[in-house]
Amino acid sequence: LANMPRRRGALIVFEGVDRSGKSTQTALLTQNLSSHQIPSILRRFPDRTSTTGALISSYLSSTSEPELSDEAIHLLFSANRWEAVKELEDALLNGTTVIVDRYAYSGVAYTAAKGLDLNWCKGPDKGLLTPDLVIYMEIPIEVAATRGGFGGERYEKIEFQEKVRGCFKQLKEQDPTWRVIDADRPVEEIQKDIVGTVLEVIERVKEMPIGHDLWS
Ligand code: Z5A
Ligand code: MG
Repeated sequence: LANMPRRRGALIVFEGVDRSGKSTQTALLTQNLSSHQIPSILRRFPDRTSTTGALISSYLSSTSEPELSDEAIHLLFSANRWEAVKELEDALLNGTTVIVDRYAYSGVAYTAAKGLDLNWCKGPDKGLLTPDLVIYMEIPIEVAATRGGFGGERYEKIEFQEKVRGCFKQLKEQDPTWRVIDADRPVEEIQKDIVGTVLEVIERVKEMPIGHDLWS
């Protein structure tokens, strides 16, 4: 029995521009998996509760000239993910599906949107846990902007979000495992598509090893 392969959980990542509905859909998904008796946890990046998270949060909420360079804040966002690897991996090995609200793709897209080289941006996250599925919430910026309007955080500006969307598009073209979801629809309709896809992926990867080779 000790040699029996244990079922592992799936690593499901949600990406998309500001207000595309990631947090809404990830919360609903956890509830729906639980009603299917599938154990899951929900994590988000940046995780503002850790030491690096506190620095990131103060960077995002300040509108004055940043003290951290674009490179330095990029590395902090990446460090914020690296410090979670063990917890995420333990959960997956335990059979728990891990749902993640933003991941390294946001890391690359938001920094590359400032004009930094996309390949340089990918460097620090190289070797992170590989998602089994990336759900990309596709939405025009004008539509996202009508959802309560943008808040006051550093990146919440239409022109910048357009650049971010362009960078996500480049990442999508490099990675055929992305599932693009039309996010400009009613919440429940989107969730129905997501649940179907996620259940399939959980079933498909349960006996596969966990990947530790993001971007390879
Ligand atoms: N960032 C980075 O630079 N580098 C990194 O490595 C990472 C992140 C990981 C904070 O992220 C910033 O960090 C972010 C990227 C950068 N900057 N920006 N922009 P965050 O994840 O903490 O951002 P957030 O403020 O939590 O939320 P969000 O991602 O912008 O929104 P969302 O989660 O996609 O959307 P939501 O909260 O689910 O929904 C937004 C509103 O729309 C809300 O009022 C909903 O009720 C409504 N909504 C949701 N779905 C629908 C539908 N289908 N129809 C109509 N209305 C809807
Ligand atoms: Mg969110």
